[in-house]
Amino acid sequence: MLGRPLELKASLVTLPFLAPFTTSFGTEAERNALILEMEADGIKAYAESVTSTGPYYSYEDNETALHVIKDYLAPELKRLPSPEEFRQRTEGIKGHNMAKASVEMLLWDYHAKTKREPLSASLGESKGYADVGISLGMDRPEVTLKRVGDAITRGYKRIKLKIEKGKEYDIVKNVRDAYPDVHLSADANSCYTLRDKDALRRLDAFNLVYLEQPLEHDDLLDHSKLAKEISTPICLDESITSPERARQAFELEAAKVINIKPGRVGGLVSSKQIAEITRENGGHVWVGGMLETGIGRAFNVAFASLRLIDYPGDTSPNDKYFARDLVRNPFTMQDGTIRPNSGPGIGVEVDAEFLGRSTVKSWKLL
Ligand code: OSB
Ligand code: MG
Repeated sequence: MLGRPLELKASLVTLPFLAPFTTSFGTEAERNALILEMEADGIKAYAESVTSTGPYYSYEDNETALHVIKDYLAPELKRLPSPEEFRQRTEGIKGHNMAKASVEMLLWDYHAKTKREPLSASLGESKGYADVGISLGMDRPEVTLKRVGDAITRGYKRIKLKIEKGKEYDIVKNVRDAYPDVHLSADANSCYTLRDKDALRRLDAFNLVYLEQPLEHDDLLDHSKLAKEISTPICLDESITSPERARQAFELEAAKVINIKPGRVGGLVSSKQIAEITRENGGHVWVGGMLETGIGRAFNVAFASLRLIDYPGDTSPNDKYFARDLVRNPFTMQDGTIRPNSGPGIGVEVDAEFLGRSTVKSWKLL
């Protein structure tokens, strides 16, 4: 076959966090990111898998993603399909949404670059900016209060507190007492069951904008039961893995709000469909994050700038997480908003030298 020369490389990159990030499923001290780099027709496209070292947020991790990308997804790249075609052609591969999303996003970046347009323009109607909230891992009460104070000063539009079983009341009360009016939410990362409904009901006193993923990572039914027991609106993160799951969530009245992470739902085609379904059902939608480097973050910010997205998301600028990022033009926030990059595709200038120095291992996949 003649074919166009196409190269695909995966790199496992380690970037230390400025401070460890603690959720109900564990503490992470560094980001272990799987970065994809494709070169075709003189165009360099990048993407990042949102997997990390272990299967604790969902069942995927960097090893499963690398395997699925190498053995099943990379071959589909050769014809440089559109993201929509890629999605159709890989429908038969069950699950592995994070692996699929990373390759799908390479194609979004590549095709936007061939058209010399910013990704936000390829995706749909952009507001030109994204509203930004912050996600705070668990820490000592006084550390959290200081972080919340700093976040308010910096203009963040919503503050999300990670909670865990047995500590939820004290974590939220600490912040709510000090800041009675701030837009506050709590994220449980699926650590409760329906048996904990009394503890969750006590959070109703704190006027949270929503409670994120209290129950099992793949549950809809019990969330729909919990929704009838508490007044705080439920936001689903882990449970929403596809447009079909979003439709079912609204049919069951399991959630009023959806956190879309393009990585979790198989990419941006699926993300847009989920945002449309959510808004058609009168729900609210925002764009989450997975502690991505500047490469993964650029996709989230472009998507979060769409008119369809009506709540502030977890797209904080990366100086929150890293002393130094993989990109030379990191996002900055102004008055709680971030503008998507205006250069072609994701518009990031990858710091190749620092990427090389931060790479632990790399694989030539095509
Ligand atoms: O549940 O939203 C989550 C980070 C890792 C895993 C899961 C989650 C998170 C975050 C961080 O909340 C959001 C960010 O990237 O800033
Ligand atoms: Mg979450």
